Amino acid sequence: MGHVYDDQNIFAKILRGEIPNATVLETEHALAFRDIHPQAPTHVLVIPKGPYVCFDHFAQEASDAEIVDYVRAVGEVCRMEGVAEDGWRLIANAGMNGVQEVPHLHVHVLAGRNLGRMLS
Ligand code: DGP
Repeated sequence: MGHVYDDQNIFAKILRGEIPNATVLETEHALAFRDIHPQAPTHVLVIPKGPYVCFDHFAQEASDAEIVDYVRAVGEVCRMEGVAEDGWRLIANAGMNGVQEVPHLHVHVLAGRNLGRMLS
């Protein structure tokens, strides 16, 4: 399946500086910022700077350098938020059934409370 990137999505606008964000971390290829509707004391979104719709699109088309930088940024956010020890959850919604609202790859870093069981 081909992935078509919509450069008018809200995270593209954040990356272009057209919409403000509460930045937690910026690296060469990634930006991490606080979710506007936090579901936990820590709720940070980590996005690649490149135009990727979802995880699969990123995995197929991003360079190794982008992928390494992005994965490292996620780990660094957890350390910066001080949640590595107590635990945290990573969620990446994709597409219609995944109920992805914003069509630019993002992982949710959730922590700071017991998040409950998601799968049983
Ligand atoms: P998802 O369903 O995985 O696509 O979740 C999108 C998330 O993006 C949702 O938790 C709310 C957040 N969000 C939507 N618009 C904005 C925005 O303008 N700024 C920030 N910081 N977060 C946003």
